[in-house]
Amino acid sequence: MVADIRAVVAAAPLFTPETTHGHKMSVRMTAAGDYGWISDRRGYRYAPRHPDGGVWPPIPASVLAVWKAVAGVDRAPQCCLVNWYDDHARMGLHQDRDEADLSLPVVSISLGDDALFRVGGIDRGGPTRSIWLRSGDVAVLGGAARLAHHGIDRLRPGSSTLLPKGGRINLTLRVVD
Ligand code: MD3
Ligand code: FE
Repeated sequence: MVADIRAVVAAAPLFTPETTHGHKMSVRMTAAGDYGWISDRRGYRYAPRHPDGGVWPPIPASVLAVWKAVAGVDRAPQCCLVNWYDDHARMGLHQDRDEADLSLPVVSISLGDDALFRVGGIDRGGPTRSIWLRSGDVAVLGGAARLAHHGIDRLRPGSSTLLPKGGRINLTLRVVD
């Protein structure tokens, strides 16, 4: 699967999203499928093209097989978001609610170094719990969890040998529209 993701990155290079306030995110991103998720000073949105102008490569069969095994829905994913973390990258608490049908799950696949995942409730500012996501972990975020606040506080550098230079890849599979 890592080789498949490297081929996706070769076709659709990683980029650094910027928030609407002009701050760079620490996670680099790209995507496969009909849509990618992009963020810049104009806002964030699903988009049918990479910031460089090309269409996204297809979602690798190895990744689709995981969705088919665990998602439990008849729809195929339209977006495989690729989040690439270096040792210092993090992702602040947020909700995923840009998709049209929030009754459909998000499937997450973790590869590489361990990451401290924080998950709370639907309301911002409530209690949270933390768990370590490890290489090979697959999470299905559905039902009440679909609108939970979540984020990545930090990596545990050197915890996996999967990626020769370290770091972490997280794949999220989503139905967009
Ligand atoms: C809980 N990614 O791409 S994956 C994201 O590890 C994102 O890169 C994190 O949050 C990462 O939006 C976390 C686990 C995850 C993914 C989607 C969720 C948890 C979720 C959607 C709803 C609730
Ligand atoms: Fe998210």
